Amino acid sequence: MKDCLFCKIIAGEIPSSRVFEDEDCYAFRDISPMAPTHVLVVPKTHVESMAHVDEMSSAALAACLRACRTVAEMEGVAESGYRVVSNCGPDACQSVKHLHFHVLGGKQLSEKMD
Ligand code: DGP
Repeated sequence: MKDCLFCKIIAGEIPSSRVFEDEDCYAFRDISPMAPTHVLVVPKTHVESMAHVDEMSSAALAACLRACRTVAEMEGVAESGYRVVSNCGPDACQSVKHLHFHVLGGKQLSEKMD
C-alpha cells in the first residue's frame, strides 16, 4: 500500500535488517529494540492490524505465526523462551498500521504485560 512504512520496507524502498523471509511474510530487526532479540514479522500483503485479519488467507496468517517460531529458533531463544506481541489500535499504542508481530527474547522479560 502506498505510504505504508512496512510496505516500503518489504519492497526494499526503505532499508531494513532482514532476518527471515518466505512467500507470505518478511521478518526484520526493530529499529528501537526492547530486548536483545526484537524482530518484527509482517505479512507481505498489506493488512492494517489484528482487527483486519479476515482480509488475509488463513495460510498467510499461519505463515506469519510459523515465521515467529522460526525467527525464535534462528535467534537462539526458542529454548530459553520468547514473547510474541501484536499491538492493535490506539490503546495498545500501535504506531505502524501494517499488521506486525514483535518477537522478543534474549533476556528475562517482565511478568507485566502492560
Ligand atoms: P507498534 O508500536 O506495535 O506499532 O510497533 C512498531 C515498531 O516498528 C516499533 O517497535 C518501531 C518499529 N519501527 C518503526 N519504524 C521503523 C523502521 O523504519 N525500521 C524498522 N526496522 N523498525 C521500525
